[in-house]
Amino acid sequence: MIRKSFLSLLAFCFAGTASAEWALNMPKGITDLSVETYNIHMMVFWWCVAIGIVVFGVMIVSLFRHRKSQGVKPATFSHSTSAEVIWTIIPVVILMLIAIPVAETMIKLEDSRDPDISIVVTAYQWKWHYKYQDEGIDFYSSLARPSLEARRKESGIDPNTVDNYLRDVDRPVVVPRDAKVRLLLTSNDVVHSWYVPELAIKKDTIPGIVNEAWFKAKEVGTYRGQCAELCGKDHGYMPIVVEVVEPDAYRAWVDARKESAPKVASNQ
Ligand SMILES: [Cu+2]
Repeated sequence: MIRKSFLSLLAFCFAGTASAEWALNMPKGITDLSVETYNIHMMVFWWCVAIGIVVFGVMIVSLFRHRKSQGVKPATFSHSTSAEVIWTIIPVVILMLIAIPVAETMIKLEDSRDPDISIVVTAYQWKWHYKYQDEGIDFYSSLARPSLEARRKESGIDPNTVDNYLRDVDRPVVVPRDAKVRLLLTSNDVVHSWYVPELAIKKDTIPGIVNEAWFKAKEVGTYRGQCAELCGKDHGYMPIVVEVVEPDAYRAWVDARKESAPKVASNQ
């Protein structure tokens, strides 16, 4: 019985590999830079594991081997220049090995020049506003109605029955595959944060400041995110949905949105 429950606990712990909802690690994502970011994250993780094993290994062996009951006499020195040189040089070398690839990737992350599409993202308590700068399209993106209804107190709706509960919106951001999309992020009220793990973007939106981010999605699909900066009582109810579509489908979406937009908006 105990063995069975232990096995099911183990199965639960490793369920992360089977179900994205329970994944413990960051996703690899769907852009070149998200994969690079993931690889750097894993490289630093393995450095940490190696350092942990070496440091704790030396400590445990020393404690065990040189314990008092073995009759070991403590050394009496208080300084060792060679030890200090070694424990300075090794961390410096490790930090350099980490810093070089990180700096290369960070420079690429900051280079939002020559975008194919620019979208101004404005955060509100508690929804997002998207404005496609060259297309004259703009819209609010709010929590989808099924989630909205289920989240109400005593709604009587079981959230488990709602698809993508709290992770779905009425109007997603639509972008074409393989296009460089620049985001200009700001806020209308308090600090929020636009966070989509699959794009490896988590950028604060701050009133009075415009932050930049960019991505080039390689795979068609629906990618979900959330506001990642505690912004008030409905912070958990302002999800983000990015739909990456084929370029033709994107053009069709743009045309359809322009037709359905009110005249005032299309004159902008
Ligand atoms: Cu927010």
